[in-house]
Amino acid sequence: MTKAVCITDEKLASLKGLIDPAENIAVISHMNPDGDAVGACAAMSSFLREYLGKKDVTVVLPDAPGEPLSFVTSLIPKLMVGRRDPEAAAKAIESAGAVFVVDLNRLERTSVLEQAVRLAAAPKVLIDHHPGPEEEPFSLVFSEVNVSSACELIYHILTRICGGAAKLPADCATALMCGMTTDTNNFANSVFPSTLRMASELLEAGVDRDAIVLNLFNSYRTNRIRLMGHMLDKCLRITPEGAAWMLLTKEIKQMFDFHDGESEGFVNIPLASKEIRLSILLTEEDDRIRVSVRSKKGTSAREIAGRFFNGGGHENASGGRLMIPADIPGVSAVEAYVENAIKQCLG
Ligand SMILES: [Mn+2]
Repeated sequence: MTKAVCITDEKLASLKGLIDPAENIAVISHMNPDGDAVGACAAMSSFLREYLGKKDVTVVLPDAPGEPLSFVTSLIPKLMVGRRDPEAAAKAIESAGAVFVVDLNRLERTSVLEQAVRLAAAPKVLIDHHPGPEEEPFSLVFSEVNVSSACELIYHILTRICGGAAKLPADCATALMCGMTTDTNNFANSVFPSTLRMASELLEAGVDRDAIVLNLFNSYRTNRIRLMGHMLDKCLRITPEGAAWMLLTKEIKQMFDFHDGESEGFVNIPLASKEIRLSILLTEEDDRIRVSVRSKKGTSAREIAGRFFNGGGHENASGGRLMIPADIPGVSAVEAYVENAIKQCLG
């Protein structure tokens, strides 16, 4: 039994009241979707279709999920990608009878979908685990930071509705386990007592965790292992303050025939060192440098992401970006910028 405070009987009643009359439902998550985002969308889609009965559910994501998430993505029968087909994506959102937004705290995280979500007349529900959610655009908000993942929060909500893990549709149960497993980095961080209860109940309900781990963590292309070796050998910088940072440039991406999603997990590796308390992975893209930050307890990833990288997130797991040329002129300026940010925050 969960004690997540945000799930009250009243809210569950409003949720059901809101879903009942809706025939078409849109489920939306954030740009550069990770396992938790895709898992949350797949789980909601499955539950709304198979448990709550014959809803026409479209999952709409700003960007396509990377290949390494294909196992989770394959659980979504109807997926639209905003960057690929902006008009169809906007139409699916605007014509929906209810809109679910999962795994994000600010609508700007939906990037190319933001305007359509704001304009949609249908009631909107937010289900998220990041601090300080934007509540104003939503009719109903489920927000809880003391859970591992959006998938865990969704698990607690859905099992309250259906009466337990055994009643969840199989794809829904699998997707929830996938999202929780990726957001906890396979039970390495953000694990609460309720997280382990969820895992245990899902296993009892028949979810194949071995298959999930194989598909999520041990099914990469060999290129990715070689790229990881190159990054750790040639690109890892360690500062006197106990921070590590790496820059994945377009040039290196080309050298290793990089595919989206293949650098997943790289940012965590330097934290294996006793002397490292903060790790930053910077990835060069066309008009920006994507930034991912992780820290050990006692050091704030969120602070440096907020102060220097236009971002935010969790205390020990945050993200952000540097726009080119608004924030920095180009990759050659990254070193000085990052080293200064580290000095300001950890010095
Ligand atoms: Mn998440």
